[in-house]
Amino acid sequence: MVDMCCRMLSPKLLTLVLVVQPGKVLLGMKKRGFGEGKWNGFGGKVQPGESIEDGARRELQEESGLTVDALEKIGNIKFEFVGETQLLDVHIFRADAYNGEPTESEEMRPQWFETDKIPFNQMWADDSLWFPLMLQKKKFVGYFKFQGHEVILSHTLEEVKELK
Ligand code: 8OG
Repeated sequence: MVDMCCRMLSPKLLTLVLVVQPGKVLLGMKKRGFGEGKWNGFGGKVQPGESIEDGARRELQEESGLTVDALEKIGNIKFEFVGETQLLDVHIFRADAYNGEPTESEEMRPQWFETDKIPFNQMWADDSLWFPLMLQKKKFVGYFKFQGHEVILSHTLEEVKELK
């Protein structure tokens, strides 16, 4: 089904990094652009000539001031928005250790949230479905079809042993 839906849409590679500490997760309030007003992990577009993981490290550093030694690939979700030809191909990573102090950037205002107080009502609608997997270190792949930025029309989400 994913192949059927997505073959005709041009994919755009994006990254997303969740920094996790025992009992808490670092999110940033997106101050501008796509997803403005939502809490999210840190990430953005992969640049030409850059690996996906390097892109994830760069965006994390630019948006939160943090660097990481190890990033674990944890998920891959593809997003289709009705009426738009571009498919977002988001590669999700988890980091359990970091260097530096979370620092506000032009794009993001970082804040730690206890894992039982994640502000899902101010996040992308899909996040409440896959955050529990991410927090349990379970790997997953998914596809979400959105109408606008708030309504999920259909989705798939499954745990996998390995991510490609
Ligand atoms: O460069 P820009 O800030 O536009 O990149 C968009 C960021 O938003 C990127 O990190 C990927 C992330 N993102 C989506 N869709 C969703 C979503 O549904 N949930 C979450 N948590 N992040 C998303 O593009």
